[in-house]
Amino acid sequence: MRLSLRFVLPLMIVLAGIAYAIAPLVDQLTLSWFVHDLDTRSSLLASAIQEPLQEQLAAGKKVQIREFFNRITRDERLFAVGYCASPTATAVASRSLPNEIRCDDLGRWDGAHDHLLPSAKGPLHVTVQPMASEAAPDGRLVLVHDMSFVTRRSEETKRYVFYLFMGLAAVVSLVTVVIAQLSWRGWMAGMRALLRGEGLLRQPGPSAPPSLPEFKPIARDLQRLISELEAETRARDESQVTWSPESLRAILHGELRGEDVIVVSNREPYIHQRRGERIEVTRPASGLVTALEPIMRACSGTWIAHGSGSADREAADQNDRVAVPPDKPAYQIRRVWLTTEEEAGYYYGFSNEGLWPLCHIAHVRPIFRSADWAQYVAVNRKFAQAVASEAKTRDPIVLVQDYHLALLPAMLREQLPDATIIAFWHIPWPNPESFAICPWRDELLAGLLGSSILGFHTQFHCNNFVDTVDRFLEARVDRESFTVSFGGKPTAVRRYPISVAWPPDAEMLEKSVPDCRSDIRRMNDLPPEHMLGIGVDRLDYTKGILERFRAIERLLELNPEWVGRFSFVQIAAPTRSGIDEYEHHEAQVRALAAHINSRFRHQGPPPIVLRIEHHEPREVYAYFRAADLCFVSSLHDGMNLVAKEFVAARDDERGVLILSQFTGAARELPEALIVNPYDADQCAAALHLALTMPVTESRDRMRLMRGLVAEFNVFRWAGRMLLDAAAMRRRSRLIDKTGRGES
Ligand code: ADQ
Repeated sequence: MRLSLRFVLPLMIVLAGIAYAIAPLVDQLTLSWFVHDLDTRSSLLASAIQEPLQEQLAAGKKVQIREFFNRITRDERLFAVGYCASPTATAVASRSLPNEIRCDDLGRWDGAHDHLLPSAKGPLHVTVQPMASEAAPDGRLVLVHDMSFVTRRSEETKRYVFYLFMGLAAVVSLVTVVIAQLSWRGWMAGMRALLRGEGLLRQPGPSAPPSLPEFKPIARDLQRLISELEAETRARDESQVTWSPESLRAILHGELRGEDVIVVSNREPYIHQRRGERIEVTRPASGLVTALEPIMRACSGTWIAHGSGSADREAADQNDRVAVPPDKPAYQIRRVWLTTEEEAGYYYGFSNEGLWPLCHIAHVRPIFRSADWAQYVAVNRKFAQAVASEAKTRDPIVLVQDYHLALLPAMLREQLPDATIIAFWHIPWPNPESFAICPWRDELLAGLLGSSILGFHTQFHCNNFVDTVDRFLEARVDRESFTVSFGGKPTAVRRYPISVAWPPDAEMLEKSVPDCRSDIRRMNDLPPEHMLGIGVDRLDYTKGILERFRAIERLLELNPEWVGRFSFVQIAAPTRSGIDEYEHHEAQVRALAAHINSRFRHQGPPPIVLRIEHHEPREVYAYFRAADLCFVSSLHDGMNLVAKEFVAARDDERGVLILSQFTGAARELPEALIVNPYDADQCAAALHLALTMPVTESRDRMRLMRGLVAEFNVFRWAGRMLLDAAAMRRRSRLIDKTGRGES
């Protein structure tokens, strides 16, 4: 309706304008017609009255002639009649003959163009006709017609022309609007069908319109354009969201209200350990747990994990569940029990001796044993059963974590075909050649492709995964939308860079930076003004702890002024201690630290303080806040949360981050001093630069990094995955309703 008005009004205005513009032309035209008519009429009248007039003139009856003239001028149009016997005579005329018409001046009407004489009543039409007789050979008859009717008629004509144009406008508008509406509807229906991929992109069904192959490129372009617009809008919307536990909770309530959310990981977020008479609850040193804990608190779901603590069974109820966090329960852990054999084969064997080195390329050979693989398959199946039994609906959202559970997505897809499965791979994905050495590579790929969304930290890892699938599986790979279709539903391969909570828990920042500086130095027997570096890692060979120590040694060789003035505290949480490679690595770390310390010890405090033990997050943050620099030297790392935690801990905007170029974090934090951990000289130079960096520079760098971590925090990581899952669910529900699948 509004569209019609918007169209009709301007059209009417334009046509009214045209009507007004042509009115004078119409006037002119009708006037010339009337003048012509009156000329003809005058000639006829002159012929008609010639005879009686001649008779009267011959009889010299002037009075009768005047009477005769008065009589005939009663005619509505004939205004006056006069007769001039000669140019010098006085006119014998009706009473109404205007004074301007005189016998001696009749010549002016002879050649007159329009024969018009203006008067108070309106224009008069004057014609002069010869009326010769024997007595008056120069006699002439003057006929004056009233032309006021012309003005009246012209007004009427104008009015009718105007009405005509308005009527025309209405009819034209009506016809146009009806046609436009019909074609718009048709066009829109066509477009919608086109965008849904019907008609143009799909094979027509019995009732579908015929397929138009020539439009396929247009349809594809339009679909791409719309996806780009959607992505842009999403990015714009996203930039306006400040990601926090509240906004995450709002998303869960808004977009995923009442949905059943289940997290599955190998490692549980809380472990119950027996210490003599007491049961102690600890939180493991794991990036994965650090990242997922705030999400589970926000959505009160169920976290399914291996119950690995010595008091886990005692703490769980008869359904193997326990509410956590212990001081303020917000969600449930459902524990899965593994036998020693299962744990040995699935966890230590296939996951950590096989997949971990396979994906990290840290020059430790992967070991693949078929017995380990059998346990890996069996344990993945066990987890799948646990998810099926915990699912409250037929279509839960299941977040599958990491490389221990690569087969779980496909297994879940069999049991819960309608579930939305988001698998996140926390470690790097290597290139196809490296991955290919795994004897069960196809099974692993097929397992992961059971998920609806598969996430990695970086685009580089997404690319590697898609290349690997392309190389080894008969799958449809769409590099534009980054989706892989293998067997059943398509899998979207997406980048979700993990991060830390922002702002960090208030208790982490409770102790002031000066207090942290003095307390940490005192605890480690270091002088108050001693320069301090910090490293925090699981004691894993991929973290480059040996390379870090070699860089410190090189610093002291190249810049001996730091001997006795700088120490590096390495906090290393013991990890996977049942694996030979890890035991060997720990021994190497201890030996190298001892060697360096013995080399430089003579001049004061030891350059390396090695603390191989688990620390509570509060203590870790105190170290971060006390340090002048933090050194992350991973040989390969999916993301590395330590780098981001250091940045989050420095609300004083001080401290320098030295970061390995082989971490995912290096792609997000270019303001760190980026180094190659294999290059000891370069790392030593970075250490020296960090120790001597002007405060203004380190502050600028830290400020930029804090801005990034604040914005790209862990709530965004989870929020983005859940939003994508929500969008996917909406789409598939619509498809279920309309019965229209994807093209
Ligand atoms: P991790 O290999 O465990 O994680 P990282 O991301 O650095 O590596 O996370 C380690 C976590 O453990 C940090 O939160 C850190 O504070 C904590 N931590 C380390 N040592 C500790 C100690 N001694 N005491 C207490 N806490 C300690 C895997 C991948 C990474 C990826 C994460 C998240 O290997 O690449 O960033 O998952 O996806």
